[in-house]
Amino acid sequence: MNNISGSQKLFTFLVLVGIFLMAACSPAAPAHNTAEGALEAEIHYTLKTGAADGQLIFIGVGGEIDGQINPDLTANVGDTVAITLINDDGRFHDFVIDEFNAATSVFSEIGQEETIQFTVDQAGTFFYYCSVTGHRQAGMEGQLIVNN
Ligand SMILES: [Cu+2]
Repeated sequence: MNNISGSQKLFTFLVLVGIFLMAACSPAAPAHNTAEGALEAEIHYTLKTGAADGQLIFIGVGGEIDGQINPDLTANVGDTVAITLINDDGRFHDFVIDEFNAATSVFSEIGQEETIQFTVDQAGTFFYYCSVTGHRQAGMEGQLIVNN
């Protein structure tokens, strides 16, 4: 009897721990947002660097842009946008949008990544690009479209 009762208590405890962990991991939980400020962004795009047909490119990772070359990124005025850049080709690259003073550092290690976050405070179409000499001309350019 004691063993059964003990097992039941343990089971109940584990269920409660599970519920707690699920609640803690929920995006709606304030504690989570406070702990990981980088995830507060309303919009999060991930791009990796690459090359194709003699061009240098950004490639969308995940979501609607998955696999797209130099994908159109969209946002609404007032949104906080996070961009994660993953180096996937071992060349030096960065990600820059001049109008929003948004820029990663320049890095070259395969698998290395950096996330930046910025708020889009004006509507329009803005270029993102790689600022390493020659790379924008070689193809590393796309558009961020900010709607009202
Ligand atoms: Cu580049």
